[in-house]
Formats: sequence, C-alpha cells, structure tokens
Amino acid sequence: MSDVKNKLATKNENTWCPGCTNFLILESAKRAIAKLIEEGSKQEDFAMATGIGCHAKMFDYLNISGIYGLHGRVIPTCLGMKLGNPNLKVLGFAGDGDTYAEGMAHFIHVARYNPDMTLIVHDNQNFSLTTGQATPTSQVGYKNKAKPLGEFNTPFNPIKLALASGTSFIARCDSKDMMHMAEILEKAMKHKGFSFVEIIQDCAIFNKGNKGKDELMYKISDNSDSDVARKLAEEWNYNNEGGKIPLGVLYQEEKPTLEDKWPQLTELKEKKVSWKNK
Ligand SMILES: Cc1ncc(C[n+]2csc(CCOP(=O)(O)OP(=O)(O)O)c2C)c(N)n1
Ligand code: SF4
Repeated sequence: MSDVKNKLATKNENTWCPGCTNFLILESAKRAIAKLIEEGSKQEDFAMATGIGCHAKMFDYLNISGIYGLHGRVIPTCLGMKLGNPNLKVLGFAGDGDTYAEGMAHFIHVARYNPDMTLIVHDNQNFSLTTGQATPTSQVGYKNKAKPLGEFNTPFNPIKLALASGTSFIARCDSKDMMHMAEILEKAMKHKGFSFVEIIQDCAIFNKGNKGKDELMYKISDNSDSDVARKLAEEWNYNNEGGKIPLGVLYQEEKPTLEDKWPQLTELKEKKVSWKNK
C-alpha cells in the first residue's frame, strides 16, 4: 500500500494550519484511492475538481489529474469531466460554503442526473479561506466579522436535501476519524452513481464554537431503507446543542446512472474510450 500511496503525494508545500483536519481528509482520500489502485484501477483513471477554499488545496497535495476549479462550481466541473470521458473515476472536493451557497443548484440537479462520481464536502460550518463568515450550515449564534451579533438564520440540512433530490449514496464522516473516512470514501467511489460524502470538520481557527460534537456522534451500519434514512437525517439540525450525529452510509440505492441513460456515454464506457479516442 505505501508505495502506491506515496505516488499520490505531491512535493508542494502544505499551507494548511497546523492541526487542521484537512490533513486527515487528504490521508484518507489517498488510502481509499490506493486501495482501488491495488485492486486494479490505475492512477490515471482518477480525476479531481475542487472549489476555492481551504478544502481546495487538496488539489495541490493529491497527485491525480484534474482542474482547480471555481468556488461553487465543483459539481459542474466534475460533470464536464464525466461527459468528456465517462470512464474516469471523478472526485469533487468541495466546501460547505462552496456547495450550499453559490453552488446550491448544482447539488440538487446532480442528484437527478446520477453521474458515477463522488462529491466530498468538507463541512467546517464556515467560509474558512475568507476568514470565517457564516455559511448555510453554520450554527445559530455563530459570531464572526461579518455578523458580529451572531448568525440568526437556521442552518440548512444537506442530508435532507440530498435525500429529497434523489441522491443514490449519502454518507457522513467525522474528519478526526481517518480510518472510517477511508472506508467510507472507498464505498462511495465503488458506488455506481452519484455519491455524496459529508465530512463534519472542525476548523482550528474560525468557528471554534462548533466544537463539542464528539459525544453526539455514533456509527451506524450501512442503510438502504429510505424511511430509516429520513429519520437519521432528522437526528441532527447542525446546531451543536443536543441531537445525535449518525456516521456511516446513511442511504444507498442502485438506479440508472447518467452514463446508463445517455447512449453515447454508454458506448464510450463499453469501448473504454473518451470522445477523443472514439
Ligand atoms: C466565484 C467566487 N465567489 C467567491 C469567491 C470568494 N471565496 C473564495 S474562498 C471562499 C470561501 C470558501 O469557503 P468554503 O467553500 O466553505 O471552503 P473552506 O475555505 O471553508 O474550506 C470564498 C467565498 C471566489 N473566489 N470565487
Ligand atoms: S482556516 Fe480552518 S479549515 Fe482553513 S486550514 Fe486553517 S484550520 Fe483548516
């Protein structure tokens, strides 16, 4: 594993804050990709897109091809890659600000399309790179430079929207549990269709008030019952007092992918070629 995993590293200087759990997300992604490579995939089969934010530096440190994208546009960038070459295993690394503010519409439509790709949202409940403004998942009362009196809007629940939009794989992880993240990312990448992994992340610098969730977290077995999934989604409201935070595969179903529904993409997949080599 370590030789394969080492090839997934770059020589770029790392500028994340010491103690940031982005380091663990990076390590878990490397482990999950290395596992798939050991099972027969090639490093060049993987491609990635990121937004702009602390999470986006994954692009600098993970040695796979791709596009350092635009803030809010991780999903359409990944979709473009899949349309160009449906054989690629495409990973999108996004922020909560990125995905649920500017990028919100894409999050709904990609669930309907169900392309065979994985979206990983580093949800630290703030816009970190731009110094801590509130995002749609920030807890009520979060004080920041832009809202010194505290956030007064109720946080939005991405798991509920993902379910309502028809996302075929929904999982949640704790950014401090690297082994569990690696296991879930592997399952997400092996899922045929759109997989969404929400990573609950502390930020060591901003939104310090979102700590204290550890005792609320617990792991579940993989679930494929939609009624159970809806109940699991209701257990936490993204404020940090009370509730329970289930971790693991919250919902999974098999249904036709974008590639199955689009004859030209099906043909490219069957022939294992891109448009360029058709
Ligand atoms: C189109 C566009 N809108 C806004 C910005 C400004 N911007 C850059 S990073 C960022 C915050 C990123 O927050 P998030 O997506 O939550 O990622 P994090 O830094 O927390 O990982 C914003 C608003 C931008 N660069 N481009
Ligand atoms: S600001 Fe927060 S999310 Fe960004 S690198 Fe530092 S600790 Fe990590």
